[in-house]
Amino acid sequence: LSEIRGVLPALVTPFDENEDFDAGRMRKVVDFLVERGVDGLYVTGSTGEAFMMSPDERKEVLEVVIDQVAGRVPVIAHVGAISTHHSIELARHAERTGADALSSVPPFYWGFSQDQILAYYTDITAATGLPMCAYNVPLAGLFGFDMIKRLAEIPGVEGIKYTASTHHDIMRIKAEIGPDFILYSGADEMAMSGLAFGADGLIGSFYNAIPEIFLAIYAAMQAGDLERAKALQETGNAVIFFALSRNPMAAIKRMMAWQGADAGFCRRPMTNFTPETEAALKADFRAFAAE
Ligand code: NAY
Repeated sequence: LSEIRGVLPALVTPFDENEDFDAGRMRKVVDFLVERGVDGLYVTGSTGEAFMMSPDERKEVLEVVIDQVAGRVPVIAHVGAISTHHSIELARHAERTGADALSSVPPFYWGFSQDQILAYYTDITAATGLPMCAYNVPLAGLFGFDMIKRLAEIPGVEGIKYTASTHHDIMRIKAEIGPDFILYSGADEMAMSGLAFGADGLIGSFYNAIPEIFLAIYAAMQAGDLERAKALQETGNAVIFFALSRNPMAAIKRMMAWQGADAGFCRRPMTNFTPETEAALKADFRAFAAE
């Protein structure tokens, strides 16, 4: 994972009006993001609506993305599922397809024990030669520092995508597990603090819609320009909080469409904007941006 740094969108998956995967839109979205300078793509994560797709659909999305990327940036394939069996199948497919790394949420829903979760990561990581990035996210159950230390001992687990708000643990991870354990900060609204506390990169959903702001934050933090990073984070957060209160997944897809990369629709039970509600969203956004 040490080669994969910078800003990586947790890539959206475009669906068409009938909720079918739209490979044509997917290819345009990939070009749009790569041409805007993102440092990699994180595919079929939660933002990618992975848990609304069958394993075969997830494979198809990854194949289309890797084909379209054509080696221009690294691709991390999220292969998390609640059965080890499915995750291994997805992981092996990702390796065959040419992904650069794997990532996974822990198995959720059943309230698995820590030992069961550690076995899950051991088994899926051992199934391929790719590095694994564990994914710490409230939606799937947070790990806690001691669990992260145990995860880091699994051969092949090379880093973590850290979407908890306890950023002081980012410092501890870097100090106690070691600087080579790669950490991606996952809360877009705290990108600057994640980087300040030692994160090596950023993975998040808003980097689909407003990547430039976060690429500039990353550059400012590399240069030690805290004033600039803070001003950019304030701008980014205004957009994030605008969308968070207005159906964020669908709003991100519409914001991309306004910029020339139509990311299509979300799968139910997520809801979509109609032409009327999209016009209202756009008008609101214009008014907000003019402020
Ligand atoms: C993924 O796997 O799709 C992600 O990386 C999701 C990251 C997002 N976290 C959650 C809980 O959805 O980008 C963040 C999030 O949308 C953002 O910080 C706004 O809260």
